Amino acid sequence: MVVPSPMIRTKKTKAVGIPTIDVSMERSELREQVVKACEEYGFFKLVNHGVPKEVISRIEEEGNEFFAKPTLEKRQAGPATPFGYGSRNIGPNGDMGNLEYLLLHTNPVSISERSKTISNDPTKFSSAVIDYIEAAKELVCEILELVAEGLWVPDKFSLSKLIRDVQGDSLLRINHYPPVNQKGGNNKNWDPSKNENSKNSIGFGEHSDPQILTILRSNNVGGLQISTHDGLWIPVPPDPNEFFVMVGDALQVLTNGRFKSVRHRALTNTTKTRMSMMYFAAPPLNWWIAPLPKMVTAQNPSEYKPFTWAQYKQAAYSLRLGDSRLDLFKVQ
Ligand code: GA4
Repeated sequence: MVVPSPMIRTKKTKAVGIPTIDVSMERSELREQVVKACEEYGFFKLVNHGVPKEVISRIEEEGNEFFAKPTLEKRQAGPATPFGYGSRNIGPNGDMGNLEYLLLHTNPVSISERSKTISNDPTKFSSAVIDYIEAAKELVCEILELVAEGLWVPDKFSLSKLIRDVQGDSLLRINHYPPVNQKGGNNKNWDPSKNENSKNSIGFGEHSDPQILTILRSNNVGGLQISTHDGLWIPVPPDPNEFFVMVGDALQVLTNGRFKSVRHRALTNTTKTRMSMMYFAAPPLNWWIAPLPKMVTAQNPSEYKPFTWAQYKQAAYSLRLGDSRLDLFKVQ
């Protein structure tokens, strides 16, 4: 059953509720609700997910510990090109945000190696991160199996196998948004001279995620907004105990446009620090992404030219954060 969250009235006075899906419900109902939420919003909240509280609190603690370090120490884990600590710069093409972050590849060897520059107790850091990634990966695979079943795809593992592969290119990102005063002044660790424009309230600009699926959770500070298909921005009330699921560009292609990747952004808070973590589920670099055969019919021909995940990433990194990179792969 979809439990509607409190109704939010947007500017155009349209009432919209973010779908909330309870994983413990009966499977046939569950897969229908997952497909419906992916079609209507490309976004939903997942409750009763079964991830142990301790798996969440350990990574939360590691994040808090890292971002509390002096800037010079944090910089030893950077720059985030492609992985490590980053501050303000997002991607290689001049996008900026009011945040700092850790961007990590989910390969356990790479996490162990990188944790040496991130934490004074690298073993503790990497075990917290690896356990969290395992839990997020299981959730993604479960959701993708429900999606495949809900879309009547003959092989229910055809989507989850893209993520289970050991060569997978999934990423983990921990974003840290210090409070930003709209006038430009802010907390003592932040450089006020760089905050004198009206874009202060944007923590992370509008975009869709290039991957298949994203699992997000945050502390109890709001800021995330999603865009509905008709372009209305809806604030997502934070819930530190639950997860949020986002459809990425690659799943839009795999479903031949039946699901649309959700555009989202994060606004800063004037008094509180927000910390969010995202697991971006992606296949190995050399794997092909194309609409599933079941999603292509004579009436509904393929909307996208096939591409490898590496080709898609290359396109994403050559464009700006907010660009619609899928347009490059549209048929005709
Ligand atoms: C958006 C989703 C993930 O955070 C990310 C981002 C990546 C980056 O920060 O390096 C990108 C952005 C994201 C999409 C377009 C490119 C790449 C910044 C950018 C301008 C890690 C990802 O995979 O794509």
